[in-house]
Amino acid sequence: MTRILAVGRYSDVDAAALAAMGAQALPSAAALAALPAALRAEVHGVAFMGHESFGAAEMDLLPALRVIANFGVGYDNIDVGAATARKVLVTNTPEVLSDDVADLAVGMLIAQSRGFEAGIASVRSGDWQRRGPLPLARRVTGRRVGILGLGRIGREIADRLAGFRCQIHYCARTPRQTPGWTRHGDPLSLARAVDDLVVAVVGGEETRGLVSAEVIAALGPDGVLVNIARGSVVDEPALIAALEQGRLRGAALDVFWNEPAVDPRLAALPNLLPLPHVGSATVESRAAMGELQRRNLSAVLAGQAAVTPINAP
Ligand code: 8YV
Repeated sequence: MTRILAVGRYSDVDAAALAAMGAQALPSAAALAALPAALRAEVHGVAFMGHESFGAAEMDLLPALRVIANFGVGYDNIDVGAATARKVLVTNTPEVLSDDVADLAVGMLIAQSRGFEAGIASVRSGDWQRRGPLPLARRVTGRRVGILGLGRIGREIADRLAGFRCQIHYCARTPRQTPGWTRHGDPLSLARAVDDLVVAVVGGEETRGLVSAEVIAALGPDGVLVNIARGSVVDEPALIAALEQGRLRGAALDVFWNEPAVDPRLAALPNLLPLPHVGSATVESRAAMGELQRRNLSAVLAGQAAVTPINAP
């Protein structure tokens, strides 16, 4: 028997679509060990959703596993090396969410720069009438913006900001055919050249802490940091210190070190605009992600090529 496990907290629509494929729901990978060994031995496919770790230990609980189909473009939580070593194919859901994540990044930069949160609070509380206007905000049009990671999502962000006549600087391993945009070899030289920085690089060990205390200092008291990628890319204690001491004007974060348990010191800061990892959380992106996840799963289990594979075991 070929069993599929739908691991994670799916929307009702996706849970129903996975159930229609015969998938058994499991709230988290941590619950794998509690399944009977005879059932685990029949699992060929995992539809994975979430950001908990899925590594060698989890894979070893599923000796017949052939595919892990991730619901998401980022897969830093999945040990792809361990999967390849066990001849397990890993797939993700690229492209289909890039527009929504890029929209969110630009929206967060504008919301942070123009003080949306303080403005909304002032209207709701009556302070607008009682205390009068807020301190002036800063404009976004024409700023020098750095994009850390010019992959699919980074490119969409840069294209949008170019429409705001921003000067685009970026840091990427390979130069891109983007006349007028300036490439930098490392995050520090990028941060030194720009006003604001948007993090759009992949997560995982290779990018851990790239936005260091030094990079944050280079942005300076007029800078805004936006992160829609992974919390691990930013040195969070250094960010908290800079925001607390006014050494960085503001940050807008959709991702955090230990999400969803956000550091209360960070969450309390008035110059932080936080969102609960909603970059891809639109009806449109999530429908496309779910469909692509299921197409990958079905293809591999039917012995066909995956649509968007990550590894080649
Ligand atoms: C999540 C994401 O996958 O695609 C990614 O890499 O981080 C998100 O789209 C989504 O929140 C489901 O966990």
